Amino acid sequence: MSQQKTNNQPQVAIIMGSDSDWPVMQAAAKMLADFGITYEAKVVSAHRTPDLMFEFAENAIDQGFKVIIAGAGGAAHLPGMVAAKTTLPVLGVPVASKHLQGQDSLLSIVQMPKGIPVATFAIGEAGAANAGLFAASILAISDATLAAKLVTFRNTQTEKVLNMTLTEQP
Ligand code: RP5
Repeated sequence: MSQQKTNNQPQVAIIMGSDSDWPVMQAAAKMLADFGITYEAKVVSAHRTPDLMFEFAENAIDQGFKVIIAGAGGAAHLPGMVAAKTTLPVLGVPVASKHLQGQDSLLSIVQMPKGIPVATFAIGEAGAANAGLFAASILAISDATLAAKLVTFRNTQTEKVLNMTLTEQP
């Protein structure tokens, strides 16, 4: 039987297919950091490091991770392949690649066949930030302090919009 590590282990894994995804995926990392959620970010490519991907996914629970955020561009099979090898929640972020503006990534991630779910977010930074927020929501189920932080975040956001004023443009 496997032994779960709990001490000093990051709660969330942020993985991505290339270092070129990092500028986008940093939005997820920033959101987690803002909520005081520990994370580990690393490059794991589905087609260029398939053995590493399987090793990571197979060991993710034993490593103590609670949520996996996986970002990829192109034919973005990374989130689905990782989800196939773990029962942890996998949050997929489509990254806009050179062609098709990330619509290829979005469809690859969202259109999972029945049986292996991947939660799919918006293309790009908004999706990465929302994946971070969604990870916070999952962790907040068993963390009242984090749940309170989420309420504060929502209230602050609401206040900001209520205080918006519009000026005439020249
Ligand atoms: C995917 O291919 C990566 O997730 C990245 O979005 C895309 C391009 O990778 P690089 O050519 O920039 O390494 O695997």
